[in-house]
This record gives sequence, C-alpha cells and structure tokens, in this order.
Amino acid sequence: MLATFSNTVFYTVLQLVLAVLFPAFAVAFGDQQPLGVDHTATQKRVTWDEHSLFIDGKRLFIFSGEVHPWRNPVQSLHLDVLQKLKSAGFNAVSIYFHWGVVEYERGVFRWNEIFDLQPFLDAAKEAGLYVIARPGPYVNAETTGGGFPGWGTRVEGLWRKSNRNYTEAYKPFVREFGALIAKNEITRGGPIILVQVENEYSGFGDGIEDFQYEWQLLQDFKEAGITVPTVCDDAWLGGHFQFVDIYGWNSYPLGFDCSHPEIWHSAPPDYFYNLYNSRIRKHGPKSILELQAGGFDGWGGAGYDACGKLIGPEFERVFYKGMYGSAVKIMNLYMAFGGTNWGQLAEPGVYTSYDYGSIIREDRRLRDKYYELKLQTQFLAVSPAYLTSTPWQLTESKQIEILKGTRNIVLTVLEDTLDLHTKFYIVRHKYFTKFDSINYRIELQTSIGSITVPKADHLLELQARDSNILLVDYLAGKTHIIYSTAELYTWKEIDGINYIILYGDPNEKHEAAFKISGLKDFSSLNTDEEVEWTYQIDDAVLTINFSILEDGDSQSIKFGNTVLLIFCREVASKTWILDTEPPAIVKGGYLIRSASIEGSNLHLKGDLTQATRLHILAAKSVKQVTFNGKSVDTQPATDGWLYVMYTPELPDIELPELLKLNWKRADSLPEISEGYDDSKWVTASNTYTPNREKPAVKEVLYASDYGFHSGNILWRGHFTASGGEDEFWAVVQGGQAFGYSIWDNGVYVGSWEGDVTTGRHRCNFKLPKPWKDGEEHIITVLQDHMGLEENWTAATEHFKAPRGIFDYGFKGAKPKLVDWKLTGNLGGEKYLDVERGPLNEGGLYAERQGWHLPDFDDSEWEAGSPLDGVKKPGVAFYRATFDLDVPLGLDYPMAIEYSNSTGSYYRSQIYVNGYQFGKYVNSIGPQKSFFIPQGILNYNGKNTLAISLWAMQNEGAHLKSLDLRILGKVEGGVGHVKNSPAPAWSKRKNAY
Ligand code: IPT
Repeated sequence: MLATFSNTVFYTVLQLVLAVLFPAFAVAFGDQQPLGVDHTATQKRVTWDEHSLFIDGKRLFIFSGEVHPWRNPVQSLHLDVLQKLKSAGFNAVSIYFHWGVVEYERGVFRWNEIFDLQPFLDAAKEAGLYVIARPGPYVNAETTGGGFPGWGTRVEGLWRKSNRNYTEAYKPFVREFGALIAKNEITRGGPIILVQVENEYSGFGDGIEDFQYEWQLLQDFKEAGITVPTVCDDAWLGGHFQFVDIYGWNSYPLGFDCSHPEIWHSAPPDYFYNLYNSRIRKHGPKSILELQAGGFDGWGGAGYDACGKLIGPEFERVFYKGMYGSAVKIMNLYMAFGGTNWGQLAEPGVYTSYDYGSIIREDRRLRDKYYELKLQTQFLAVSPAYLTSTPWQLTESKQIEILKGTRNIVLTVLEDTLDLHTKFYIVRHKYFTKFDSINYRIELQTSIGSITVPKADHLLELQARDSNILLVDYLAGKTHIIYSTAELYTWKEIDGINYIILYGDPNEKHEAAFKISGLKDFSSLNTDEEVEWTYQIDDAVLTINFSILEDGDSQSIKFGNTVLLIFCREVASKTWILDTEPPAIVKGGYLIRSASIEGSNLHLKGDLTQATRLHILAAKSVKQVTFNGKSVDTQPATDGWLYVMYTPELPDIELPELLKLNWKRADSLPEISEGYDDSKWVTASNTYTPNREKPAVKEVLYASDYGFHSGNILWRGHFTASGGEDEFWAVVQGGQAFGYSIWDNGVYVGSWEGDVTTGRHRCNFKLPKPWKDGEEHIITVLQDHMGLEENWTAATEHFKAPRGIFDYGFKGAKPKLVDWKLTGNLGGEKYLDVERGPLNEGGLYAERQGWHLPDFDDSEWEAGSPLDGVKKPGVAFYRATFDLDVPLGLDYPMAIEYSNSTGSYYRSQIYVNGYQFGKYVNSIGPQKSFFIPQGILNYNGKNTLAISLWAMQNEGAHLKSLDLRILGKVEGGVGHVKNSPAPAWSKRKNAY
C-alpha cells in the first residue's frame, strides 16, 4: 500500500511538473497516468474491485436514474419521483448540482427553500435509494451556462482549466457543495455513495487535458470532506480524468434527432469491454455514468413524445442488454425524470419542458418504457452471478458456430468466474435497423454438457428490435436452472416455495431445463385455464417446453418446492416485486409503491388509473388486503394467490375556463412612451470587456457585463441626430430562437421574429422618418435572452458568448451618441425574489414591477383578455385569478395550453403564483402544453395566473386559446403536497 501510494505521489508530481512546464506533454502523458488514491484508507462502506462496487461488503449492480432536483421546485414532489424509481427497481439516483442558481451573486450562497438540496437527499433516503452526486462545477445538462454562474462571464481566462482566476472562482462553491455532500455521505448515515467530479472532461479547446486542474479539483472536493469513491464520465472511451477512483464514460448511441423515431442511426454499443484500450488504465467496475434514456428536444423540435418513442422499450431492450453484454456494473440512465426548465433554466438549445422522453414524464406519469425497464432491473437485482462475470472473447466465426450457422445474430456470452460458472447468452440483431425477426438454434455450454437448444422441434425467435438473455446454470434461489431460453424476471421465496417468473412475447416457444432430485409433486397449477406446455424427465433433468400465451394469461407449473410462473412480457412488466418479509408479488396495477405486512393484513400503497384486478402472492398468513389504507374484498384462489378488485375514486373536479376569467390587462412596454424616465437604468458605460469576443463598437453592450444574465433585456440608446439618418442596423445576439423588436421614439421600426437556428442576427431597418438635425431620438431594443451557452468543450469560453448588441450603426448620417442604457431583471445579480430564485424574472416592465406576483392590486387596470390581445407591436401583460379544489389522495397533473395561431409572430410567458413556468414562441414551437406542478399551482385555493404577450408584428397579436387541462388522473400520489413559497407582491423599492 505504502509503495503504491508513494508511486502515485511520485507520478503525480512528475506529471504535474511536466504538464505545467510543457503543456503539450500532458496529452502525451495521458497514457501514463497513475492510479488514484485508495479510498479504503478513509472509509470502508463503499469499496470496489475490478467487477463491481460493494456497499458494506456486499456486491451490487448500481442501477441509477438521473434526476435534477432544481428542475422541480416543489420539494414535496421529489418523493413521488424517487418512489417511482424505487418501484421500477432502481437502487440509486444520480443528481447534478447547479452552481449558477445557488451562487448567482459571487460569494453569496442562497439555499432558499426550493433550492435546498437537503430535502431531496432526505427523500432519496426515505425512498431507499443511494445517491450519485455529480456536483460539477460544470454540468452541461442543457441548462444556462451549463451550470456556470453568469458572473463567470466576467472572469477572465479559460474555464475548466487550472487557470487561477477560474480555480479561485470555483473554490467557494466546491467548499459549500463539498460540505453538503460530505454531510450526506453513506459514511455519515446519508445516501451518497459516489461523487462524480467535473463532467465529460474530454474535449479541450486548447487540445490539452489539464491534469493539474483535475488533480486540484479532486483535492478541493476531498478537502471539503468527501471520502466516498470518485468517478468521472468521459464523453467517450478516451481515458480522460483517471485520477478518480473509478473510470466511467457516457453513451448516447441514438443521438438527439427525435423527428424520425423509428429510425435508428447507430449501432448498439459493441461489447465495450473490449474497447477498454491501453488509454484506460483503471480496471474498476465497468461504469457508464450517462446512458441514453431519452433525448433533449430543441426549439422547433419534434416534441418529447417522439423522443420517448425513439428511445422507447425497444431501445431499452437492445441497447441496455448490449451494455450488460459488456459486463457493465454501474449504470446511470440520463434522464429518468427530466423535469422543467422553469424560470430561465434552459440553455438556448432547449425549451421549457425537459421531459426528455424519460420513463417518468415531466408531469410524473409513467411511460410504457418504465415497465420494460423494470424487467431488467429486477432481473439484475436477483442475479448475483452477473456481478462477477466477464465476457468471452468470441470471434464472429465462433459466434456463427455457436448459433448453428445463423449469421445475422450477434452473440455475447458472459461467464461468471466463480462457483457454478453461470452464463448469460445475450443475442441481438446484427442489422438492428431492420424489422425482421430471426429464427435460430444455439449451442449452450452447460454443466451437463453442451446442448443445442431447443431440443424440441421448433426454433427460437429473436424478434425485431429485441435482444434476449438466455441463462445457463443459473441459480434461482434453491432451484438450479440448467438453461432457459425464456428470460427471467425474478425469483422469490415465499413460505418455502421458490417462485420463478419467466417471460417472453406472446406465441413464442421456449424451453427450460432444471436439475431435480427425484420427481415429487409435479403438477400444473392452472386449473381452468388453457395450458400450453409439455415436459420430459431424463436423468434428474426436467425439461419443459412451453408457449407464451397470447391473451395475457399465465401458466404455473409446480415441481418440488419450485413454482414456475410463465408470463407474457406485458403481464411480467406490470408485476410488482415488494420487499416485505417474506416478499410479495403483485400482478397488475399502474403503480405499486410499497407494501407492508401487519398480522394477516397486507397493506399496499400505490396509484391506480382505473378499476383494476390485482393478483397477489404473499405469505400464507396474509388473508386481507388494504389499498391506500382502505380495506378491499380479498378472495383467495386455489393456487395460493389472492384476488382483489379495486376501483379508484377519480372524481371530476371543477376546472376554470381560463379565457372566461376576469382578466385585467396593462401595457408592459411603457419604455417606448414619450417622457419615459430611464434614469434608474444601468448606464452601459463600459468601454472594456473581459470577454474575449470584443464588440465592434467602442461601447460594450453585453448584458452580462452589467449583471443581467437571463430573461428579456431592454436597451435604450439615446442619440442626437445629425440630420439625414434614415436607416438603423444592428447585430444582436440572444441565443438560438431568440428575437427582438426595435422602436424609434416610440414608433415601431421592426422585429427579428426568430427562427430555430439563429442565435445572432443582423438587421437593417428603414427608420420611420429620416431624422432631423438636433432631434433627440431614443432607439429601444427589446430582446429575448434564451440562456447562456453551454461550455461543453473545456478550456473554451462558449458560455461567455455575449447577449446584447455587438455592433450597430446608421445610414444616411451618423448621430451623436449620448448614452446607452439597459435593464434586465430588477437588481441583476442582487435579485429581489430570493424565494423564487435568480432566474425567474426577466427585464419586462411587468416583471420589474412584480406584476406577476400574487396579490398585486390590478383593480385600476382595464379589463382585457389575452384572447383580445394587442393591435400593434408591443408587450401586454394580463392577470387573472382562479380557485382549485382537488381532494387529497388524488394526483391530477395539469397543464396550461396554447393553440398555435398560424402565421402570427408573438412570444408569451406564463406565470403561476409568480413562478415563470412557460416560454412560448408561437412561430417556432414545438411546445404548446406547459405542465405546471401541484405545489406551484395551489390545488386547494386561489391561484394567480399572469401572461405576457409580446407582439412582434405590425398588426399586433392575440392568443387563439388558453386552457387548463388535466393530463391524467390517478388515485394515490404522495399525499399532502406543500405549496412552494409564493410571496405576495409588495411595493418594490427603486423599481423602475
Ligand atoms: C451529455 C452531458 O454530460 C449531459 O450533461 C447532457 O448534456 C447530455 O449530454 C445530453 O442531454 S454530453 C454527450 C451528449 C456528449
């Protein structure tokens, strides 16, 4: 140990010295990195070897899903999401942190209620999930600045490097967040087991992997108290950042074009075990820190249901099983629940919803793919042999030999190096983009010799877009499965009977063989249902041939103390495995969250969408079932199951018709009216910018240089005309899909309405009237800000890309500039609404005044609805209130929905109880339905709804419709939801 340690230190010092002296050398040195520090020296709870992680000495597969706490500002909803992950069989959740929202003002950390990470970590613990903490400092995540704070744009030098300006900038953050992680580590009773440092530290603007930065950052986190193992997530198997304890990487095999969800462009990860090349010197558990589980969707995109389809159940089957074939032991799915880019959390590439097409929708309902995944998580959870297995090195010709000449199937075989030599034969299509199914036979190496299966007179079938895991010498508890061509879902022992669930698709024919010692009590448990199986016994081997029934019926076969349950995929995927003592198995139901046994009662908690028959297999002592606390009629059946029928109560609730509300309206662009006083605005007087991208004019018109990093930005240029100015041109930048409108002394000049790709735009407008010598003119520019760019490539300055005006000028004559002024959100980095956070407000007059907040007195305002809209370009603001009364115990997610008014150019934002929960661009889309979570919407009382409407065309604009819609109804949910703080309006000092 001592030798290893001093070796490590020696190499590190050498490497750092070389890297500092000769940056180019650092790259070459990449192959020579020393291994990280041995953490078992500081803690013994989380350890690892070349196969897997151990927690408290027990090996386990880490099946994790990514969730971003900050994308859901309702603390009491986290538990719902986390319990849903737990019920899907996950044992961990991975979270990114967001530096930028917590330290919006440099040196000031604000963990106000909705930004506090502690409730999330507590909920993870309550749900029984471990946590992988991924604090950054850089996270990417399609969030503004990739998580970097806006003030960072003023910090000179390259970020994500050992440059001192940057390291000084991140240190307080690392201290704060590191301490939070340390406090919540498993070593101190918390749920955190792993910490990922940095994010995809893989691509470098200057071509240099900065080892000094890596090492320093790691030390800084450790100094903050972190002792659990550290991981990295290389963007590809490039061998970057190997100072961490466990090397990991990311994979997004189908990319991010959801517009053709049936087309698969790239191949399943091919056996990446082999891809571990000489660059990768860390031989810890195979770890994939981000595996595609959906896709982000951009402005004008295909919408998230398309992403959910592209990365759907078929993808999960083929690509995830490909990963298992690579012997992966730590796997995190990005995203498991995407959440919402509420406020201005988005980077310019994405819009308000960050649903991601995940297993759990943005509105927390479950997609079909949730259930498919459950089949895999449960299988891995009961297959310890997988944890110590490694793949065979199989040439293509050897694969063809094993597959008896079938050429279009790719085979990987994992073999457990211990005991039984359990094997997992994983088959998938060679031409996975096609839709054919393939019939085959396969030769399995079993403990009783090599057997070509099926022995029966039929072939196996690999369905289109599927992959199957065949088992050899697999111990399902006390039952020795010699082989099975049907996949295994789970096995559980209940009162001395070992239940094994095998599944397949309807009409498939399968074969399974078991070791038996003498034949006892061999029977079918299906009394009145159709059965389709036969068996034969030979030398203490029982071989069963069976078909998967078409209509969802199951078959059960009992031999000795084993009961084989044969389900179709649909039934298996809707079967819940509950960890009571002994375990309980519940067939049916939208979601079963948990179960407990009390005397002869089995208490189930879950969510149901309709009348549902549940079939329950539990301890014999269980005679009675309750569901969500209500006792239900429980019928025992002869085969040992209990039958329960439960009809959820899903009452209709009264929803307001939004357009019939008592709407009030006010103008939100007084800035263009004559005599408007902008003396309280910030004067854009800088002539120097720390930004490397220098403006073309001498004045710096970059919003972030003056502390404004999000939302609408307003510019007012004061000029004295020389006479003859007849055109104004400008180069404005706001990020993809941004737009802007310009006025000259209150007269509309024109707009750039925006499109999907343009982030910087040059306009050239005729002025309404040529200017006369000596006239005073104010050019007002209202621009959208779509978020700061990400900084995916380290050692670049992408996130500093300015928002504002690079260049402008006049034709005809050159006026004398008096000054430029600007405003964004009131207070800039010293933002006012600390409860709703720094990004929630932009620079619209309405926002600066707080008109979006509850209880603002709009009694003096005129009546007017967004349906009437405005008759000329400008910004109008609308307010209305409505009540909701949704009984406790129901989960009815709701959305506010626009309909597209074709050809009309306008932008509109939605504020619910002061929270900005939607940014709608009518001409670009695609999002029209904006989910508003319970807790932001007050489900039991008054709600304040505000809408901004920015018309970007001569004829003005209006909404075509606006509706509040219930997206789905379940009985269940997580009980009482505490509303997020929604402080009411109060007069804002110095508001302008
Ligand atoms: C990977 C990032 O690590 C993650 O933060 C997120 O941005 C994700 O992509 C896409 O949603 S980067 C990978 C696509 C190269």
